[in-house]
Amino acid sequence: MKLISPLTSPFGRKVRVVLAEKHIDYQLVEDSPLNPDNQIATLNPLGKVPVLLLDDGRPLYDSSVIVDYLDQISPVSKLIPAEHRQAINVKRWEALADGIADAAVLIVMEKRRPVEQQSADWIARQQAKIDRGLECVATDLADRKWCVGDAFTLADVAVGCMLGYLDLRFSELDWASRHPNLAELRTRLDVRASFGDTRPPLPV
Ligand SMILES: N[C@@H](CCC(=O)N[C@@H](CS)C(=O)NCC(=O)O)C(=O)O
Repeated sequence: MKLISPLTSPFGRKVRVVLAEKHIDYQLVEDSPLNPDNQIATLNPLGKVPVLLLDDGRPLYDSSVIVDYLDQISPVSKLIPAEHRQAINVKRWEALADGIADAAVLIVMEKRRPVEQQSADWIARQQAKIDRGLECVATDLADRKWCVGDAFTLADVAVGCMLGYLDLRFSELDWASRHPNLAELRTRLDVRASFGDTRPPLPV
């Protein structure tokens, strides 16, 4: 299978971490909807990445669907609990982390527009989602080791990729001082090969 994603996408990274945790072979095709000649919309009409192209030619999106699929096809390192309530709990964490990453990506995109077209109100609206979201993640994690129960799950993957994206694009945010428990979670995640091997390259 092929994964289409740039190295900097938090959603693409979430999929790459899951592929690594589950030891699934794949080919990474680095592409972005921002590349002028990209063909992503032929696979995903929404024109977004990541897209997972299955060996039979079927495209899968979005990242939440892809990681659910990957967890189902391999019994290695189950990341979504079998029990329904626990699974929904993990997916709620994923939605929260992805929502924060969504707001962060939207700010990055807005700031790439000509300055006179940027909306300060709209940026502030997205920033408020990030701030409230981080507050909620930190409160819900409290002093526990992992987001859900006492095991590493997709919730930790999603939160870790979201925090990694904030580090990449919003270094001035200094979320780690405001939320030391999230900084500790990041430290725990950073030592995993799946996170180390998928760290986004520093912006040039
Ligand atoms: N909910 C989607 C979000 C994907 C997404 O927003 N990807 C960004 C790159 S990080 C993108 O493709 N943006 C292009 C666009 O919105 O046109 C997912 O989880 O896969």
